[in-house]
Amino acid sequence: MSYETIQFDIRDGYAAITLSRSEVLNSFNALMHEELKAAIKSADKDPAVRCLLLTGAGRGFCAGQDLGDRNTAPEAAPPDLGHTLDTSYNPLMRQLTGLEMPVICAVNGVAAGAGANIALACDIVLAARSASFIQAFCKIGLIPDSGGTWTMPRLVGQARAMGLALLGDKVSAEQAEQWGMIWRCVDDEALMGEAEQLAARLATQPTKGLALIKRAIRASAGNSFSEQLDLERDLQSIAGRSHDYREGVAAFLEKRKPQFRGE
Ligand code: LHQ
Repeated sequence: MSYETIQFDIRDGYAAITLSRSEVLNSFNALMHEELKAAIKSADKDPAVRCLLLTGAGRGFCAGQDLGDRNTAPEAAPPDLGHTLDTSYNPLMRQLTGLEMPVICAVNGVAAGAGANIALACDIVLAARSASFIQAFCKIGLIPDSGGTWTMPRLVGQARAMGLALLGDKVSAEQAEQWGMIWRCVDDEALMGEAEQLAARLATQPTKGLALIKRAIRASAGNSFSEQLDLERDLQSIAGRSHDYREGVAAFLEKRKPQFRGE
């Protein structure tokens, strides 16, 4: 399939998706929503793909919704943004966070509005030193969406989440790393090399086990300690029956490198 608004490549066991509307800082129109969902679906269905890497083309990662794509003229009927979330952003966020493989986001530049919250919903977020995160919603009378009101307090705590959401101030990649909002801030020129290396490395790991780890960590926010122990029991039972557990233990005992199949 060929795409107009994104680039999609499969390399070294991982899929790389690059948001590619750089003239508008990769902000979303309807076609980009459609193409991104189709690309994620095809990565998900491809057994050769065991990690997803998401990044942006040009100087930005993503500036959220394309604000020029909607008619907000005074004479236009008020839009139903709830419907937009229901039909485009929310399905994307569920699809992205539900993927049974690690998802890396390489934030190459500014990530604003929904663009920031898409990045922050990924499993491992690397950001270029010159990149930044902006909860821009408050500046246009909206609330953080794409999971931002859920993700932000969990990543940085309520005080910082509230300040960022109410003020819409820019957070630099360095600050984001210091606050624990992202995994690492790296020099601009090292970003893609590091992200690609990480994706290729994760693609050789026990993918099913990694998917279960993601499930447990994501579920923990809504569980008590005791519920989480039960969940760990259930997920460990599944992990213990996998090929890769058997292979991991055998390789350890035989003092050799494991050959994980992701199964
Ligand atoms: C843009 C955009 C953009 C169009 C830069 N749209 N052109 C969900 C439900 C439904 C509807 C509403 O939204 C949502 C979720 C959301 O995401 S709401 C939040 C939408 N995003 C924003 O409010 C961010 C708007 N952008 C900005 O504040 C700035 O562009 C940032 C801070 C991201 C970057 O600033 P600069 O580095 O100074 O770049 P710039 O502003 O000069 O932008 C470069 C170009 O990109 C420029 O076009 P031009 O033709 O003048 O070169 C901008 O108009 C265009 N652009 N964001 N979201």
